[in-house]
Amino acid sequence: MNPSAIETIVRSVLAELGQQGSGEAPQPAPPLTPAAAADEPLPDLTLPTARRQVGVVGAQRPEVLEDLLKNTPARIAVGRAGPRPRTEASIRFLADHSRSKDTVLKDFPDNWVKNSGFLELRTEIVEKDQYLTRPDLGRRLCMDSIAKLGAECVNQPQVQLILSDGLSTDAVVVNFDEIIPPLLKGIERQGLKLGTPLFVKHGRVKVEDQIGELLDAKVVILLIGERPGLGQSESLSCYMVYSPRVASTVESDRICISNIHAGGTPPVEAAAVIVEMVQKFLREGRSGGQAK
Ligand code: B12
Repeated sequence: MNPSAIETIVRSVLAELGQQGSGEAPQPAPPLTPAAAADEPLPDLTLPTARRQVGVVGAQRPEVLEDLLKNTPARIAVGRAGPRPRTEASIRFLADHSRSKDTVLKDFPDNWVKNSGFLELRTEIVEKDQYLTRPDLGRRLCMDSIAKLGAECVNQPQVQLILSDGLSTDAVVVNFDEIIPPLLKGIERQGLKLGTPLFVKHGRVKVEDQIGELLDAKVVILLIGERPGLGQSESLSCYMVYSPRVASTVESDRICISNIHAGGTPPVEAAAVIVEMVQKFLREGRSGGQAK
């Protein structure tokens, strides 16, 4: 192709991008983060500081974009190179994605569960890959744990608290100290009979129905790690149900309080709401769509 044809194409592309076609080679956009010297570690693009950088080159009012970025963790104002995201934005996307995948696959730090003071139970899952491919097995306790439940746990509690890793171990570890003490305190203040606090490894939401039925519990509270997103991987959900039964397929009897983490529903606030819901379920003798 001759040089004038190439220049015509460059000019038309630049015009399409709203830039001046000066004939000179387009200037590369500045990097989002300062170039690291060879001996400096590369910046961690999963940190909030990286997320808050404006990637739009030549924005008319960059302060508006900065303001927007302060108010949302959403992936906005990343800029573009032609029709594509810029390299840093693409790499940040990949980094966030990897972190989410790591969170799903991660196990608890050594002795974490033991030190939590919760009684550890297991589902029929034996390892993580199986957990991801067989949700049905994560909804049932293994035989050993069923026996443990019968032998070691408070029977007929008014409130049964269960914690489970689910899809994010980090969600459980990071939020534990903020949510568990106020939750236990709140239940105690109401003078309610609390069951043995349980931890279910490799659990799915519906495992709370089996535990609730076996213990003949009134209200069951399950705090479980949510599926991580690209911006948030430390979020807990609370699934609560009144007098659950394994045979029930009515999911609407359950309620869900999601997005529990420091940047969402603060764990302490969530604890207060959960205690309120417990009282409501007990008062009305039902939960979810059935409750008024
Ligand atoms: C994945 C997901 C789904 C999947 C679940 C399938 C699966 N096996 O994973 C599908 C697409 C089916 C789904 C459907 C719905 N979902 Co949904 N879902 C999610 C999501 C993204 C992650 C949930 C998770 O990580 N669970 C933990 C794992 C370990 O649980 P699990 O046992 O594998 O899966 C169970 C739960 O995910 C549960 N579940 C999923 N959504 C909901 C919603 C409610 C109200 C209940 C009670 C249970 C429930 O059902 C699964 C099977 O038992 C959350 C967002 C979030 N940030 O939490 C929204 C979220 C929980 N879902 C929501 C809603 C509204 C629904 C629907 C009611 C949408 C609709 N109008 O149909 C339905 C109801 C489904 C039901 N079970 O009754 C809302 C709940 C809002 C609230 N506070 O009540 C959330 C928080 C999304 C949001 N921000 O709006 N969901």
